[in-house]
Amino acid sequence: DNGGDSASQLTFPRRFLWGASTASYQVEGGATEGGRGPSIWDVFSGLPGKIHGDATGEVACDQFHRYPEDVTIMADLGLPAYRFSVSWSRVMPDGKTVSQRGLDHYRRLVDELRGRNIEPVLTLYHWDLPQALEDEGGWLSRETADHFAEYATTVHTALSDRVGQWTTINEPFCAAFLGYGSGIHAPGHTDYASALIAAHHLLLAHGRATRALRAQATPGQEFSLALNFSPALADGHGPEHTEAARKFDGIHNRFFLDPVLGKGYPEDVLADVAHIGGLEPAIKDGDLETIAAPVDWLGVNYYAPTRVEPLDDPLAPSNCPLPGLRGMNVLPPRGRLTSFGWEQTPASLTELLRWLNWHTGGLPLIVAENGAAFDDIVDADDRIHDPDRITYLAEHLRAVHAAIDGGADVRGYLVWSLLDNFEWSMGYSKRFGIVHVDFETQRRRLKDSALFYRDVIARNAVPAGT
Ligand code: GBH
Repeated sequence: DNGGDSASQLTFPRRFLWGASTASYQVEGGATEGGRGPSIWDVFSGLPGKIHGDATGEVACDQFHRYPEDVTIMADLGLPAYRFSVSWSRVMPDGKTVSQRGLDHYRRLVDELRGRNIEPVLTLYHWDLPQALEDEGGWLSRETADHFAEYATTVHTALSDRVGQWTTINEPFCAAFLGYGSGIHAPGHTDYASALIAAHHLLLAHGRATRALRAQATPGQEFSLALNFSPALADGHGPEHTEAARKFDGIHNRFFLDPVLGKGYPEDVLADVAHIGGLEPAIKDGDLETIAAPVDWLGVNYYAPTRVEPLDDPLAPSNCPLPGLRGMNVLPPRGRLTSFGWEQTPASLTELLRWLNWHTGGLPLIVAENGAAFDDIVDADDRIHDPDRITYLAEHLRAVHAAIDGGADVRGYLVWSLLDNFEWSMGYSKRFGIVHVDFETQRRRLKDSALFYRDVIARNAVPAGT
């Protein structure tokens, strides 16, 4: 497969899917236009003190209006695929009633992409729940999973002739644990029992939607979900270190993955969270079968590993705000850091992909998000240099290549992100784009990393490391 490898470059498999990712609330803007209703992120970001600089996604990158320009940029970079998400409250302003104008927006976007030979990879939910559904209980209500399946089939019916790649939910971990547990994301609840219930309902929504979409799919369409993984690195050897890593890996990674694979919730994690309560009563007969709906590929979102250490008292409270964690702490990141303070450890991506290949029994994988926030260096000619991002991307692409060499069936890589955008609680203060956005003028400029990525795609290869 990697027959084109040489001393100077590492070649990816034929038909490897290269692309870039964004999400509706982070790039669209047009928050009150086209009949869109409010989402939980409009409400949450309007609360004082929740977002860096009290920023909101009301305008963001204005992609709602500027999508033709953005698709031209993608075409200029030679991107074969664009992963974006649909705003539920644009398509259903109250979460239930269809807005034809909302659907029309995505039909135009998809047509623009297809006109440039760019494959749309459509995510149905990247955290922006219609506020009207939050008012009825949000992800704490089982009915939200039913409404999600309705929404999913509505979007699928409208775009089925134009979109082949469908992802139900992006990172249920974040929607549940950051939205309902630590409270740093919308809707901002802080209760671990609620976080576990929300997680279950998000997974249930994925399963219901996947089954409903498969029932009306056309041949060749593929269905998936995207999970965020952070491998646990223990700060030493010995059983107590292994145990600290097991706990973190359990609640962060396996709790979401195993039910999707049909393995049910991991027994060790159920034991870790048992003292919280809430989860077991939320799991009804048949739920685990529903959640186990087969996926065609798994979206793997990876940024950094997490360092952990054991505490002497196995029941001592953890500094890590995830449900059920006790007797362990998360340690500061090590080595080279991004401007977000996340560490750059590409070896953990190789290890993750190889572990996933083994644990899933060879399920096709697509790296659906990987990237880094760095501050721009602007020169006198107004060009933007981001050498650190080029290094991060090159190292992580080599890490993906190594996993493929090791037997993992990795089918694609989608960089986070196409554009600098609304970075959730960090507002506009963290820039992940390979394309720079001036949020005053909405001017787009290619960073050096965009040119680097263009060359990677054109060669289907990454320069070998030194
Ligand atoms: C992705 O989530 C999102 O899908 C995307 O929308 C977002 O823009 C992108 O990441 C960049 O942030 O400091 O120990 O609390 C990434 C998942 C979950 C990774 C929370 C970092 C916090 C680590 N993120 N995690 S910690």
